[in-house]
Amino acid sequence: MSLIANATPSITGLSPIRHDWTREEIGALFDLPFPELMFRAQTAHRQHFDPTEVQISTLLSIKTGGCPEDCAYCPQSARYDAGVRAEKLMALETVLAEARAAKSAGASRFCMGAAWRSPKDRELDAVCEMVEAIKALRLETCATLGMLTAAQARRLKESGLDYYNHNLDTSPEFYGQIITTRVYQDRLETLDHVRAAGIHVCCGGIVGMGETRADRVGMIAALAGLPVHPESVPINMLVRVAGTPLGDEPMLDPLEFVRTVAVARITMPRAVVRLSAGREDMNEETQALCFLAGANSIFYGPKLLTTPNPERDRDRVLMEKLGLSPMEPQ
Ligand code: SAM
Ligand code: DTB
Ligand code: SF4
Repeated sequence: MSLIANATPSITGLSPIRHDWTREEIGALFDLPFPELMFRAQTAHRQHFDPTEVQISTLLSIKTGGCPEDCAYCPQSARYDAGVRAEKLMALETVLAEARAAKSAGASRFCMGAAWRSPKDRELDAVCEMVEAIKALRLETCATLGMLTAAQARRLKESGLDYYNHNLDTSPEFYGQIITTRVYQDRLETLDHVRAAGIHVCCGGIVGMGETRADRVGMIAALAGLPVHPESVPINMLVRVAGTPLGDEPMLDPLEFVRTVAVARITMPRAVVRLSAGREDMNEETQALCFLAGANSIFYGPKLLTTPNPERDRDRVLMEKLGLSPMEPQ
């Protein structure tokens, strides 16, 4: 697979994997007439994936609320009153019970989120124990715990962690309007540590935070410009939570969300692109367009970290209507 994917396009017929996308080129993709954009996205999608398969992940918040960071979108920041009660790190057995339930409901990956700026080593040990136990259930594992040192990333790799989620969130220019307690460079460094440790990278962002089209272009340029593309790219539609600074943000035009998914697919053709947060507020038609635009992963189960996600039955019906089936672990 990797031999073929890395070969030149003249031999394989595949488009080359590029890391030098300019903002002008990415802007031009966003500007394409919708049918052209969708055609380009579907062409890229079919070169690397079966378009009828969707990767299924389930999320669990293992440490909720009370976070010292000031991310303006986040209901878990201690600075905002979004009605989220701060809790301690969950016990291993509780997490395992949730992982078993996720597996029997059909998930192939179990993703654990913690409302930390960065984990303390003692906290990391507890998460590593969870990773080992979840791997033993034959589930893929993912964690999102905030910033990591190089040594912490290696420790997670030793425990068997498959993916680490750490988002760039938005463009470098808009970032300072959303988060002030850590900088873009901090995020890039954590991503370097994760990559160097040999863990698959899950890295994407959020749209609908009041950013401009140019910021969405800048976000995709930053993701597609990483030295190695993330294996997984979550595109989140902002979940507008009352009490956060972005609680009253107007909703982004869903077609602009679809365009963002399509441009992520074209620029990072080998990545699994996740139609991530925000599905609860999307109708079936918008979600179907996201799959046509190259999205091939979802979070499955009635809760994201603290906010609602579609009920499993609703997703089963949608998958059936669209003729989509779960992707086997790679
Ligand atoms: N605390 C860690 C961190 O921020 O790196 C890990 C958990 S944090 C909740 C993971 C990601 O969830 C954030 O980077 C952000 O992209 C996404 N997220 C948080 N709140 C969101 C919201 N209201 N809408 C959409 N995405 C959100
Ligand atoms: C990601 O990009 N989106 C997920 C996951 N990575 C951790 C989180 C979405 C959170 C939505 C708000 C909430 O439920 O608290
Ligand atoms: Fe904390 Fe993560 Fe929420 Fe930011 S996104 S406030 S770091 S939990």
